[in-house]
Amino acid sequence: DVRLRAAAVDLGASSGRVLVGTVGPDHLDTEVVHRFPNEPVDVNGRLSWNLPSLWRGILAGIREAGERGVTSVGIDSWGVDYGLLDEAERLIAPPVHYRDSRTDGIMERVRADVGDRTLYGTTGVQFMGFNTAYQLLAEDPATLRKARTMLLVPDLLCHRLTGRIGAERTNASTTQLYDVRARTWSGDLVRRLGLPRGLLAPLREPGDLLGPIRSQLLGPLGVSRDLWVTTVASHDTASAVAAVPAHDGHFAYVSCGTWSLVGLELGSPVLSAASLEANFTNEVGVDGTIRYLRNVMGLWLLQESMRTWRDEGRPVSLARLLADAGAEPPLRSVVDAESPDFLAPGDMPERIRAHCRDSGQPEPATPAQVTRCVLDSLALAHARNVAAAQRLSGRRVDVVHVVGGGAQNSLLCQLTADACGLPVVAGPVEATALGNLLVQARAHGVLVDRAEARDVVRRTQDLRTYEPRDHERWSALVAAA
Ligand code: ADP
Ligand code: LRH
Repeated sequence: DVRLRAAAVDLGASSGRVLVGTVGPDHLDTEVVHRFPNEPVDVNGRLSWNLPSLWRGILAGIREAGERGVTSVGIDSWGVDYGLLDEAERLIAPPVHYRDSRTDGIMERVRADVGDRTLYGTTGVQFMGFNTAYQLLAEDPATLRKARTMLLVPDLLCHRLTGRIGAERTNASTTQLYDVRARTWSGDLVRRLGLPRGLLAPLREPGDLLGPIRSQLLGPLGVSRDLWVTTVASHDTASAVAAVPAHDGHFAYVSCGTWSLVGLELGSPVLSAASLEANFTNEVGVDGTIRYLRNVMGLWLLQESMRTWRDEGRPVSLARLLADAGAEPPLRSVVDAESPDFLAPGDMPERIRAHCRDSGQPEPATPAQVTRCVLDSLALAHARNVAAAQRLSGRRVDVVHVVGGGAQNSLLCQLTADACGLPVVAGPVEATALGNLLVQARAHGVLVDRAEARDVVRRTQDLRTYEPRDHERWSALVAAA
């Protein structure tokens, strides 16, 4: 039984973590060896990535992993954000966080100029104001003139580790500059948006062997031999979907963490007028699959509420909130968990109350009531999108897989099962890091294909099934557009 020992660096919004895993055809064990904060910082008035702090966390994690004998490392993070390199391959400015307001109004202008049919028909990507295309248009023209290469954050970090430049395909597909049918960057869109053509790096596949860690870093890392960086599905959602423990194609997934990414895995994109209208995205997964999904605000609604209560001097633990929310009456009030009003950091309970007020529903007052409203609203958004994805793609599903940190939230998993009227299989919690490891294992010849990778997850990880109850209570709400 051949096995790979590898490290997965996963930069999530709730934390960065480095996992060490051993993967074989019948084996998958993992250990979190380092966890570090991933808090954005203010740089010149812009909400930005704290790259120096992350870099320290990543190096500390790789050092730990090196001591445990890994021979390969892969990096994933969230989509759309990037850094710009100058002629000397130096970073021009810290990457800006997609929750920053610099893109306000830009997408609307581009949609009016270029047209939705062209933008969606080419890229298949949902209209989200923070897509890379709009972020690039928000750059200072002088910065763009200086820039030679745009690298999405995992590619940027891989460049720092190895000196190699490339654009990993799953993450490239989140930029809204990638032609989803031609499977190349869209030169046409880049030209129409007036962006410098040369910015886009050559595409790479998840599973490419990128290169050894630069020798200058080996000393400080305490690693004496070559440690290879392997290109993974560097878009965190693509990695998470690769680790969904499904046994056939008839499944929906909710990659449930800071965001809930709700959808299906398809063989080809859906670019119909109805799909555009519903603003479903067609992002690229491993093996050229399509992740046909919607972004639901996710547990960000709860994280940011908890931050608000903490800042007000009323901290409350997640365990307490979930226990109390379970005792609250169901469906007292629900908000649209896809509304962009919830995107920016700030007072979340107040924004939730405002939405309830404006739609004539009772306003949740206590933290338990706000939490209940968030979980009911998320479950409803999960169910609506599982239904819409099936309708728009013509693919039926008989199970919903919930993966990511939210798989530990048994109330949310049960409510999702109830709202969908389908069984929910919850787990793995670290799906993204597992997907990262599984792609490395395939790259190194340890696993054959996607199905085998999913089998390994199903056979080795703790999974819990929630049967739907009480679906009638939800069905009218789910059916309402
Ligand atoms: P990301 O990768 O975006 O940082 P995660 O997949 O790590 O997100 O999920 C983070 C979320 O998981 C948190 O917002 C929290 O709501 C949820 N979570 C974490 N631990 C627990 C737990 N013990 N019980 C229930 N939910 C949890
Ligand atoms: C989830 C995610 C999602 C993107 C968002 C920016 O972490 O990558 O798929 O839309 O972050």
